[in-house]
Amino acid sequence: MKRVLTIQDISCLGKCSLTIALPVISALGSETVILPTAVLSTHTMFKNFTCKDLSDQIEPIAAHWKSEGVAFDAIYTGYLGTVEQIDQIKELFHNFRGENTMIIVDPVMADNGKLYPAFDMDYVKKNAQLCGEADIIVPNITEAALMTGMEYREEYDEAYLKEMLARLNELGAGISVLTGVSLEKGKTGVMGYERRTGEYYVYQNRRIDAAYHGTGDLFSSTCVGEIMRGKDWRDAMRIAADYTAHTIEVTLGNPDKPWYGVDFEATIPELIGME
Ligand code: PXL
Repeated sequence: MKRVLTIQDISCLGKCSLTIALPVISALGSETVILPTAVLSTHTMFKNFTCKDLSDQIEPIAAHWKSEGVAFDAIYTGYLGTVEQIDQIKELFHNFRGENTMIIVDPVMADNGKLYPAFDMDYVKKNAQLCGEADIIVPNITEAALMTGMEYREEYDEAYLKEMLARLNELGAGISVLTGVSLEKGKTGVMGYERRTGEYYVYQNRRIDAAYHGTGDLFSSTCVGEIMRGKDWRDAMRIAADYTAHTIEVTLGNPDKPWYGVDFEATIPELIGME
């Protein structure tokens, strides 16, 4: 069985980061090892959340694993905490990167043209460095604009996305994928670029007019789980886009009208059979 390490915060209530990665990657058939970077009472879209930074746990936990001879088939990072923590995680990559370890970095820090409350430009620069260590990166357009120094645009064309992918590629990752990309009216999806082949990949799905928290984490976790079960990165992105769109639609149909996260629990059984 493949073993995936995922490093991100645990928001106790809120359905994002580890509370999505753990069930989704497990359901897709990989052992999922977690390294929580912080414990929050809820994600940061709630008011007055508590947050306990766990930076001082990263090194001792990693050292213990090393002494046990643990190895990982993939390391997947999401929402982290501080600039110092990113340095610790870079070190962890170096200590645990084997010949076949795939590193997937989702530089979670911004959306809709804005940085999340906890972050600043130093954090953006550090995330750009972390992306340089990865095999695959999956930023949204806001995160990519911040990391590449490009202007954030709500309206754009393919040339803008190609320029953005070229600049992301310069950060150093093997495959750069932009998420939340809309190339046609009423559609949304991904556009990726693979350094080795010089090829682009575009996938567009129906766009659903609803914004829920944690959908980026659902997308990335699904990609990781699908790649671990043998899918090519393009198929993994396509399935993840389809699964995320379907889960948003199912959530919209919930009469309880959940606002803080999506009903992925209802759709996980379908994910397992998706091709
Ligand atoms: O879904 C991304 C995410 C993860 N973790 C925390 C967050 C967010 C987005 O705001 O606040 C704590």
